[in-house]
Amino acid sequence: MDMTLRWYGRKFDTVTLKQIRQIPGVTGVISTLYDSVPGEAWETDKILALKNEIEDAGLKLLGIESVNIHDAIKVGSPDREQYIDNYITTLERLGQADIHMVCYNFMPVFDWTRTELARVRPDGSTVLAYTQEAVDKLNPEDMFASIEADSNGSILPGWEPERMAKIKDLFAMYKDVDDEKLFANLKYFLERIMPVCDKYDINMAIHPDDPAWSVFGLPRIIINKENILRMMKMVDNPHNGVTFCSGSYGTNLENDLPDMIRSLKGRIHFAHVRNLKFNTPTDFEESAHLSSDGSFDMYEIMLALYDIGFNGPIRPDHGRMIWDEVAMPGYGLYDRALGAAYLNGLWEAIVKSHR
Ligand SMILES: [Mn+2]
Repeated sequence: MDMTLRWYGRKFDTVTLKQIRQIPGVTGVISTLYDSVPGEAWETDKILALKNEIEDAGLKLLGIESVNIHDAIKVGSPDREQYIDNYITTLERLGQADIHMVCYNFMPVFDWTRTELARVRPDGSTVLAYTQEAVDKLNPEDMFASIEADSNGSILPGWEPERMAKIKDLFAMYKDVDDEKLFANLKYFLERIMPVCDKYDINMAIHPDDPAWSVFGLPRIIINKENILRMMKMVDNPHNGVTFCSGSYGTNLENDLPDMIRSLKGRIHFAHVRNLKFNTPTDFEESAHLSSDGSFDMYEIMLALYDIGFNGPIRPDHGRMIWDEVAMPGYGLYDRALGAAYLNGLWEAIVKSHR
């Protein structure tokens, strides 16, 4: 297991590689070419510049989060071929740069969805939060405006202004896409990319939909054990794997997280581990990582990862905003550093108790 932090690159992140390097037990980062556009082939020069910068700081680039999927691939329109070819080129170049894990998601229109980016908790920290009742009252355009107003001036992944400018067109594109069609388009995409993944030993790690149910009537498929096992089976190749994100699967309280982890043995290539605190079944907030602060048993989650022999990169996920830090919501330094230290502590105790 390699403890990492997500890093958006020097131009976009308030956290520096030097700071990440000083978190005990963190040996790598997960990064991306944050100014790339979904559908384009990444340039080798840019990949190597990113990798070198990270290595010069004494860290490893242990994977990419994310190489985003163009909407043509998700809806299965005829021009998808060109975008899949570009995706394959990107994977080839990543493989040649000795990068072997790629996180991606297959969510229509919206990436992750929250209704508040700075809900104040009793201790004065602020956190991302979600209330279904608020979503039910909003139309998608207003959702974007409220996210933008709340984002401390940063551009949030999946909520880029260029993308949101064409939100009506995006909804129109997905009008005939239901769950079955989305599954079929995902299968088509995976079958096309598996040969290059096999050649360069690249583990594809699909991120779950967040929250793990349909939002604004759009189909969402990567939401529970049944669907994810269906996906593993439909393209039965070890390089077709998952990002196990406890905070995303955990949005649905019917998901038994340790059980899901055990059922995915050999197919979890990346782990996001964080806690949520549920106030009602449809209202949750992103608490501190500790079990005692939220609704999940973090020890059981880490134990399940240990039991299946998980040895990929792992990262704390969204952190609270604490100690007056100003950063991209969820991606400050302090609370994620506390999260990494806590997860490392759990892991050490699990490893030693199994000797
Ligand atoms: Mn996640």
